[in-house]
Amino acid sequence: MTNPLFDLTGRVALVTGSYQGLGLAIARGLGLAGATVVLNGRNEEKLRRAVSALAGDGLKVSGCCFDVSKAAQIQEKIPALESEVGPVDILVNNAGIQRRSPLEQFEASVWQEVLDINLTGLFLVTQQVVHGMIARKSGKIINICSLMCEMARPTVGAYAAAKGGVKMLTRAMTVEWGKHNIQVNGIGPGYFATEMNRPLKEDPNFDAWIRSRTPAGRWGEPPELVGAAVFLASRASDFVNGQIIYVDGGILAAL
Ligand code: GCO
Repeated sequence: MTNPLFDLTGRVALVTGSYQGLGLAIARGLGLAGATVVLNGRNEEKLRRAVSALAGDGLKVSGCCFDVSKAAQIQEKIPALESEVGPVDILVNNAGIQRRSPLEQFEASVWQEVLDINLTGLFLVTQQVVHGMIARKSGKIINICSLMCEMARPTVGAYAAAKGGVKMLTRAMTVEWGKHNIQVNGIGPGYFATEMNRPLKEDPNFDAWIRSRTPAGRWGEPPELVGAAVFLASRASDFVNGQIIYVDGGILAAL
């Protein structure tokens, strides 16, 4: 007997950047909780493969190919999606890129790309979706944050600046849309074994450092974000606003 509080049956969940990694794991988890999931990415072929994988698992799934940093694509694709699948009840803003370089050498164009995708793209997609949520007086927005909302490390200055912005944008959205029964929250992953972090995990020194800095003594696995995602996507979190749930093995608790 599962508690109906966590049942997402009948809800449509759009997860940006979800043909692999954390986004795909979260989408799969929301689908297993009953949601109709819509995967997103910039690469048609990778998106198609991810959609067929989830469909093969018996989930209700479709794909919506757009670049979160391109307003014209968002304005074209999301209305078409909503007329085809139904209004987006749950938006998970997961799309993000990582570029690593010392700040003094950071190319302005690369800085702009990181901010365009990780912060402005999140804003653009959310602004497109929120009008319907306001009209329906109901919505769940989950922004994928990061340890970089709270701390920095060398070479990821653009990513940290963007994710710091995501933290405060989460609060800004909260204070404007809470009155419309829209709950806006974040999930802050610690160090997870993803493609983005492959170079880090394969570096023996970095791997040892993360394992020593993390009280759990290990890297996270993408499916370990599903519990927080289902909670924040469900009725169980109807009075949770403006919070970031850190799924980090305890690293933020440790000096
Ligand atoms: C890095 C990593 C981190 C993680 C994550 C931690 O280069 O340090 O990519 O940014 O991906 O954001 O919360």
